[in-house]
Amino acid sequence: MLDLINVSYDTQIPNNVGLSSDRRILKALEKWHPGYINWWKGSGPDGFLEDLVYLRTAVSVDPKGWAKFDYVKMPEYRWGILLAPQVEDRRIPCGEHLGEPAWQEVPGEYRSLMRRLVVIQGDTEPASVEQQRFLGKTAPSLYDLRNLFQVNVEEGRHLWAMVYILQKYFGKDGREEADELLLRQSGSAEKPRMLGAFNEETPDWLSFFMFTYFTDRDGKMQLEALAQSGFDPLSRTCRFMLTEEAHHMFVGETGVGRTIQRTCEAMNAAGITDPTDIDKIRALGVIDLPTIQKKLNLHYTLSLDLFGSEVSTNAANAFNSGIKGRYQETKIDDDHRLKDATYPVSEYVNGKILLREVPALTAINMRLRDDYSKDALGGVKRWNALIKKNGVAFEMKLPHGGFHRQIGAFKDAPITPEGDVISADDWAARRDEWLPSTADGDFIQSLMVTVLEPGEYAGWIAPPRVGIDNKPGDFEYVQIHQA
Ligand code: BYC
Ligand code: FE
Ligand code: FE
Repeated sequence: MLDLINVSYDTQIPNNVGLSSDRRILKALEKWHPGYINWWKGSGPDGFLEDLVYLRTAVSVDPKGWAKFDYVKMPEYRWGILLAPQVEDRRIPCGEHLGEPAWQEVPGEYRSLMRRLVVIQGDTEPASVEQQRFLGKTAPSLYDLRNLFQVNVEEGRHLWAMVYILQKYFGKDGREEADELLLRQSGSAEKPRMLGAFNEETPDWLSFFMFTYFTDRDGKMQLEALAQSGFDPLSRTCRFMLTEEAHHMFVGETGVGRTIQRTCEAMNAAGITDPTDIDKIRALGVIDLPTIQKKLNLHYTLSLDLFGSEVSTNAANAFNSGIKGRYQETKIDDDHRLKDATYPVSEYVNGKILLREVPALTAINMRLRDDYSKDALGGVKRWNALIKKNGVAFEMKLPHGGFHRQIGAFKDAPITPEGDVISADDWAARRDEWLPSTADGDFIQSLMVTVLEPGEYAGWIAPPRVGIDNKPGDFEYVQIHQA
């Protein structure tokens, strides 16, 4: 009998989908594998291919205890196909097919819409690995290096997850799309990744932490929406991806928190009470809080762009056809069809920010984005509690949703982080007050030194409170290969 909880290692590709008796798909995946490894070596972490990294690997899809930890060379990591267990008699949770049995195959009429969403999701996964390619060179510790690589291999696995869906359920088109996913490149002029934020640079570790806090959290929300899909295999694969996603956001939240902690400690030790006394604080070799706020502003707003337009017929169609749901769809108390419901959406009209009630069906993106902002606020509050505990008078804030936008109703609108409308010239003149300037970037870059001694940390970041897998402080998370 097929074991749907424990992962089978009887084929090259670990899985809980019975690949060994699904020869056609096994063959397609095995054919795709060398291209993937080639991509990993050429576009994944630069260097470190021979080093032993203490990584977790899924051995089960049981929500409790699904992973084991061990040393592995990254190119030999066993990327697998893992679906959350099938829910018996699962029904389509929303839209015009509400209550009908969930689909085990793609309905013909929704094929292209569904394929598009799977391709977009798949495209972001390798893109983030590409964006983070060079960070290993400036890791502040072995602990952080290991976390970077853990995130990278799991994003690689998320690509496998989408490639499996494409190859198994979308025939020839799906196989072609799977190949294309290895051809587009983050930041490429000819063949860029599909979504804006995934063509931006992740130039330093503070960016990496902000990215994993804010952009991986968009990943969480989009996966939550797809986990509600009436197409059951997609739902199941997204549900398992979500269990991995939690660690990525943990890396981001604690990374930013440790950066803040170190800055506050250094300020206190030097007797600096004014958090805006930037030159003096930077002279201590730590990142001043206003600059951390600028990085937050950048990554939060880039991530808001990933939700698409506030009002979207694409999103309405996806919801109505049962291809994706709202965040926690099954827990919402309404008709799940949004027949007469409305939803408030902000707009930018003639230099004014207005709130307008629109049909809720068309505001699916906006609603998910609002849920995202609420979710993102949690960590910001915890960072502020940390600052307060250190006795420093400063507060991090999420900027207004109209600030620095490139997609949707507020595209290019001259709005401040506080939500004030100003002239385009004033906005341009004040940009560097709100977003990292070249000089800010250069300063942060100057702090990015590699620290590879077990238990030691670069001067700009505090050590973590607990180790990964409860390992002691001086644990050698990456064993650097001596040539
Ligand atoms: N950049 O109706 P609209 C993750 C396009 S992150 C460029 O407003 P829709 C991860 C759009 O394609 C999660 N183009 O948007 C995180 C459309 O083009 P067409 C990734 C954009 O379709 C960290 C047009 O504008 N997963 O997993 O309702 C590390 C009008 O579109 C952008 C998903 O996003 C943009 N930002 O919503 C690793 C889930 N935004 O059709 C991984 C799947 C919009 O006119 N994606 N456009 O040619 C979706 O559900 C939707 O496609 C979107 C956009 C939410 C992205
Ligand atoms: Fe992912
Ligand atoms: Fe992630």
